[in-house]
Amino acid sequence: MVSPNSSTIFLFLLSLLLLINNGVQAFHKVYPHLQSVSVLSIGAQHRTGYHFQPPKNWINDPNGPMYYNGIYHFFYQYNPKGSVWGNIVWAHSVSKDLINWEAVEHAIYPSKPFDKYGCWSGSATVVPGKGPIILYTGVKDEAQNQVQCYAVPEDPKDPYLRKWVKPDNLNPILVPDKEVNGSAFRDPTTAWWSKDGHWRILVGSRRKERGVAYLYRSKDFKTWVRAKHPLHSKGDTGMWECPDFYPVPLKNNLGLDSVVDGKQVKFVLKNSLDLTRYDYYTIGSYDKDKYVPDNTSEDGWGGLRYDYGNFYASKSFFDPSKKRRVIWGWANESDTTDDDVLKGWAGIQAIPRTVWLDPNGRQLLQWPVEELDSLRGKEVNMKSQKLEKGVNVEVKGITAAQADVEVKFSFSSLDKAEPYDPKWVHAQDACDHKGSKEQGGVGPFGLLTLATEKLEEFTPVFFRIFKDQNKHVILMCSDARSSSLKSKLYKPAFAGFVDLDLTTNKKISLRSLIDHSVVESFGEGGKTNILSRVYPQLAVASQAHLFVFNNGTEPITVENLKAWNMKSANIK
Ligand SMILES: *[C@@H]1O[C@H](CO)[C@@H](O)[C@H](O)[C@H]1NC(C)=O
Ligand SMILES: *[C@@H]1O[C@H](CO)[C@@H](O)[C@H](O)[C@H]1NC(C)=O
Ligand SMILES: *[C@@H]1O[C@H](CO)[C@@H](O)[C@H](O)[C@H]1NC(C)=O
Ligand SMILES: *[C@H]1O[C@@H](CO)[C@H](O)[C@@H](O)[C@@H]1NC(C)=O
Repeated sequence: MVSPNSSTIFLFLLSLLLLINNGVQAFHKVYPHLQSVSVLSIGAQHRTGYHFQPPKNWINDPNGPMYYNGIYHFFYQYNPKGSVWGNIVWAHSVSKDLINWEAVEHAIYPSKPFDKYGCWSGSATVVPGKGPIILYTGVKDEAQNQVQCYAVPEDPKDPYLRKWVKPDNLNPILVPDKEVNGSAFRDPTTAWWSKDGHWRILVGSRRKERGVAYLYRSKDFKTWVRAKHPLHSKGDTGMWECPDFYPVPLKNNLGLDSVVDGKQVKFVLKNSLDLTRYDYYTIGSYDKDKYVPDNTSEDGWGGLRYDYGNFYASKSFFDPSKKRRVIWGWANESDTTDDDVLKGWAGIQAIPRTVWLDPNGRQLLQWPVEELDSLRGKEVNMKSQKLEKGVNVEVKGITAAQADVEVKFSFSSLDKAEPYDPKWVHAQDACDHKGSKEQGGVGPFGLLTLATEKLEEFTPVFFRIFKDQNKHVILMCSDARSSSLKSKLYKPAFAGFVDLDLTTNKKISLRSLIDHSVVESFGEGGKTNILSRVYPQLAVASQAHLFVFNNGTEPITVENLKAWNMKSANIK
């Protein structure tokens, strides 16, 4: 509760801020006097209930996720001093279930000549018989020259691994040689062990405009030698940040630990492209220190993405306790830096997702970790609900601002599908032209999330089906354009295509995790995923509603819908 006193102080500080900030670009500026005020007031209705988010300040990349001795560890890039990027340390939280978290002290922060100007992203490797080792990027001067460093737990028996040390004898463990661009050399991967007795890691880089994943080998985890050829590179993709490389089995949805040889696996190479700020991956094969993407996996700009919304710098880890591979990804804000300063916080993590190979072999599938279901409370259902064109039906009886919804739609014919305009190169171009407000043939149909009763504000997540020569194109959109009456927000109509054959089975499913300022959606069992950050002004708390809708001529049936109130996670 805000007492009259504190709100007066708040208004005073707010006007002060508006004065200070008048027309000034606030990026990289810190306003320490405002941090504590804003945590209590502005932005409170947009804080998330079950997505990972510290009480205040700026966060970005997930770092070094691992499972060790019964505990999940999660580190992340964090500014202890404010809600804009800067002063980056590795903050550290621990958990037994990937959903409820307890913060412990910062694990890694600038303290040595080799990381004086920054402790940037990296990964953890659990070395059998030895315990965890963190590799991270140290920034050693103002010119941002980067080296790779390592840290180990001071007391491997401490279940929370609270303290980390950086042994002086070998750090930095890896410095760029003459052929490597030292100011574009970062984000070491988890190491994998091969039968030839070597550990291997990747480090992201660029050579002019070519994105590069350098490969390094070591026998003892101490001396690392760069392989003659990068594992992979691709022209005109710019800096490759946060590379990730791992095997996925062909025949089941289990995760695999390190890179294994053999024919029963495929490999995934993911890079975060600094130029577009999205995470792209290919499926391919790996042999003799070379990675070759499959011919079904486009390499580069047009390629597959983990998520077609706000989702970047992701990192996966193998969870031996459930034999699964889990990915974390950072979702930044879509409001302005000034808003972030007022709120006192910026950045959240997407819900950790289990990842495995689609049985079609052409892409991955992702799904929220099963532990999330433990937060599900009251459930409501809808069955066999017919939706004619222009109909919205409210899903009543849940807390629509903090919910989990799973829905299966069906329809009887594809005849009314609209033609696909070849001018729409990217899915987002199609969604820009064909939003929920443009009535169609088969679709748009889906959910209206974080909506006001009369739809002054709403974030539609929907499908729309097009005809393109002799095939159908399935578009999935998460459209923020009507999400908020507030202006000066980034409100993209995020979109991706869904690789699905609807000719025999005319059904498609959707799951959306709605959490105040996040709508995180999984199309058709996690084939196409989109996370949107939105900031409704009216559709907040109990004023938020949820609808199913259809705005196409082809009638749509909601075969089955389940929606749950979501409890808040315990994130201390
Ligand atoms: C090296 O990396 C820096 C930072 O990304 C970039 O500005 C510079 O152009 C790169 N140099 C070359 C030769 O690629
Ligand atoms: C793609 O590769 C597979 C083998 O991996 C091959 O059978 C197929 O012909 C190739 N397709 C094209 C279009 O090159
Ligand atoms: C459905 O289409 C009508 C007509 O274009 C539009 O007014 C309405 O806003 C659309 N519904 C949604 C949910 O976008
Ligand atoms: C998130 O914020 C939006 C709006 O400011 C930018 O356009 C994106 O580039 C940014 N994403 C990342 C990963 O930084």
